[in-house]
Amino acid sequence: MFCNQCEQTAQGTGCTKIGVCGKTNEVAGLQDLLTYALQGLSLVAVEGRKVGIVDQAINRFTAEATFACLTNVDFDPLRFQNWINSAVQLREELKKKVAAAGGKVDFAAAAASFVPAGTLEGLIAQGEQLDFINTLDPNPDLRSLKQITVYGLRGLAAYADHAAILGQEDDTVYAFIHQALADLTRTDLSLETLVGLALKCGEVNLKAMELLDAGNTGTYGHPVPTPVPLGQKKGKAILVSGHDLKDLDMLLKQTEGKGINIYTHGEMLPTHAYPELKKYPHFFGHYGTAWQNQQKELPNFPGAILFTTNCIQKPHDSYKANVFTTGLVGWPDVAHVGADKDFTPVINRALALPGFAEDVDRGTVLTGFARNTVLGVADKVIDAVKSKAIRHFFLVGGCDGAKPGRNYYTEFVEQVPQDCMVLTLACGKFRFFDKQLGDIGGIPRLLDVGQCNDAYSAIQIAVALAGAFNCGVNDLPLSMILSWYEQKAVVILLTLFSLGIKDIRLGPSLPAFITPNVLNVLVENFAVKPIAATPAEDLQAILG
Ligand code: FS2
Ligand code: SF4
Repeated sequence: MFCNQCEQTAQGTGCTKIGVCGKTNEVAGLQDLLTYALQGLSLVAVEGRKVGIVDQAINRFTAEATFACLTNVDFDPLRFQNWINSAVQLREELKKKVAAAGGKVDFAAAAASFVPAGTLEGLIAQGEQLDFINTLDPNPDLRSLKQITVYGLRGLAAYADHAAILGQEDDTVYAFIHQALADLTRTDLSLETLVGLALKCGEVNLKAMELLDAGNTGTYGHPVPTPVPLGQKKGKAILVSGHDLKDLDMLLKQTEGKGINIYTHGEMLPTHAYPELKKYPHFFGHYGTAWQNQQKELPNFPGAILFTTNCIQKPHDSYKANVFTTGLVGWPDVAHVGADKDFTPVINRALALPGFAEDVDRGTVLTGFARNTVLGVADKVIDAVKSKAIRHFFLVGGCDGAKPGRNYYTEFVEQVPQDCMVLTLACGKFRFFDKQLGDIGGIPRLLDVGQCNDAYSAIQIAVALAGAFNCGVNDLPLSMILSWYEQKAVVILLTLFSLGIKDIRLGPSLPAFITPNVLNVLVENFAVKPIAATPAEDLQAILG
């Protein structure tokens, strides 16, 4: 296997025996093979669009299967076997339709005629032989740029899928995913063209995130500032992890009146702020911190645990029987709730487990400062900046992870001067989410914008402030201090680049898949820089 798509990749270069995330050699090969099969399907889909054939089922399939290859989503080989076979079957069916419409169905790229082995073992062998990442391009810099786009597409597909689940779709997003996957089979593209493709991925992702924002806020209302209990309530309990509001909503409906309290985990914390979710009286509080602590925290949860989307880690035997997955997330031998979303097995497990024996108060954290709330007090914020009550804004957000270097983000927020605000989003916030930072003129100094899925909201806040001050986002008293881990972060970074946003500080380490030459291109164009050794150095450089 060779995988270097996430920040915790082995030795900072690549996982070659087993993933640090727990991904096996077999699943790595199957994910490579699936991506290859999707390239074949995409080549035909691109030709189909030229003759007016747009297949909605293929659009959804492509987004889901691409998302399934994102870090910490699906570890189940059998599900990848299905994805691969379905991709080839859809490709062949589409070829017939495209040919009948007079379109092109003969391709030079071998991916368009790939024949999958008939057994799981055969597919694994094909995946290993393919060595997908290392053979994307013979030129290391072009290969690096192609990797950026492959990984960016996984993040983009995740957002497109989340949005589609809530009924928000746009064919420009699917058309780009197909075009990009098809383009990546070519070896005649220049460095400039591949830089353009990566930036286009970021640009299209803004659309996907806008669709997701419309899906979330259109269905569940705009988040409102909401204190979320960190303690426990006596009684049966279910913990919901991941990012999917609709799964949570359906579970809340199915548990009404059953005497079960629902808790959020990880990236689900901001869901407490949505009016159409917070209305449920049994939607109680938040348990635990970021994804990488789940093996320590989940054994102590006395109820059932539902994983929607990433990030799942190998469930230890002490709590495996309590774990359920749904949607694209999967782990071998862990019970999966299918498309019918009948959560009865989850509910029955929760009822069979002891639940919490007593009420415990551990205080609250505030969430719900998405774009509608923040822009609702825009006048106050603008006045505070003009009167110098607010000197600077820091967006400290992104993914969390296990590396010790990530303490930088906790220390950074602790050291931010009292006259500066901190906006945060995504699971990186758990490094400091319960800190009491006070307020400036009644506006809390620490504002939780939401999940990584709500990056659109943070961008809209920045754009609106720039509009109010009649300047560009780069001219605002705003600095972005980002942490990355997986491919949603990769595509968000590409979106920020596509918007021309400069001077982003990125950590805790730079991606292994970026060569020095490609890094130079990014530094020259966007002045992106690694976080300094200490927060004090970066604060000094930013604030002077
Ligand atoms: Fe955090 Fe994990 Fe949100 Fe990422 S829960 S690192 O994949 O999606 O951010
Ligand atoms: Fe390694 Fe990350 Fe790939 Fe997992 S996703 S195999 S940890 S690089």
